[in-house]
Amino acid sequence: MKFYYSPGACSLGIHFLLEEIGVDYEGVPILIKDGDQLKEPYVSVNPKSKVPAVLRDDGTLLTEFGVIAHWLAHTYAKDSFVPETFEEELRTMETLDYLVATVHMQGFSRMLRPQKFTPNEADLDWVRENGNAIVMKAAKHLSQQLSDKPFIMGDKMTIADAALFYTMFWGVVRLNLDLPENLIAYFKRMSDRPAAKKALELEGLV
Ligand SMILES: N[C@@H](CCC(=O)N[C@@H](CS)C(=O)NCC(=O)O)C(=O)O
Repeated sequence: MKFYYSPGACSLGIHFLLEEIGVDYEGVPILIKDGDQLKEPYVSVNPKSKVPAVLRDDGTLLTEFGVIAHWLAHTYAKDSFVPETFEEELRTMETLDYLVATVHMQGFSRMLRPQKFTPNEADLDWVRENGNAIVMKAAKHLSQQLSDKPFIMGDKMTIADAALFYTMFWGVVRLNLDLPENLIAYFKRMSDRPAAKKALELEGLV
C-alpha cells in the first residue's frame, strides 16, 4: 500500500499506527507547506486534497483518519488492536471521533491555521483563543478519561491512541500548551515507543 502523509500533520497518527502494527507500506510525502495537496499528481490520487490517505493494493483509496485506522486495525492487527466487545469498539470510536472532529478540526485547526476561520486580520487572536478554549476543555476531559491508565481506552492500545498521539504532538511539541500532567506523561511514554520514534524520524521531526 501507499501511504500519503505530510510531515507533522495529522497523518503522523497513521504513520505511528502503521509502524506499531508492523505492516509493509510505501510512504509518500505530500508537503502541505508547498501546497502539494492542491497540485498534480496528488489531486488525481485524492481529489479531497487532504492527508492522510492510503492507496490499497487493490487500487482503491481510503481517506479520513478514523476510517483508515479502523481498516488497518481490522485488516492487519485484529488480535492486538481491536477491542473484544462491540461496546468497547464503540467507545473507542467515540474517543477517536472526539479527537479528530473536535480536538483537531475545531480546536487545533483554529490555533494553527486561524486564517482559515476569518478573513479579518484583527480577528486572528480571537480565533486562536477560541481554539485554545476548545483544546483545553477537551484536555481536561481526556485527562480524566486517561487517569493513570497506560492507554486512553485502558490496558490495551487502540486506534484512539493513534489520534491522541498526533494531537498531543501538536499540544506538547508544537504549541507547548499547559496540559494536564498525565497527558504530557502519556505523550512522553508514547514517543518512547519504537514505532513513534520511527514515524517521527521518517517525518524529519526529531
Ligand atoms: N477529515 C480528515 C481531515 C484531514 C485533514 O484535515 N488533514 C490536513 C492535515 S492535518 C490536511 O490535509 N490539510 C491540507 C489542507 O487543508 O489544504 C481526516 O479525518 O483525515
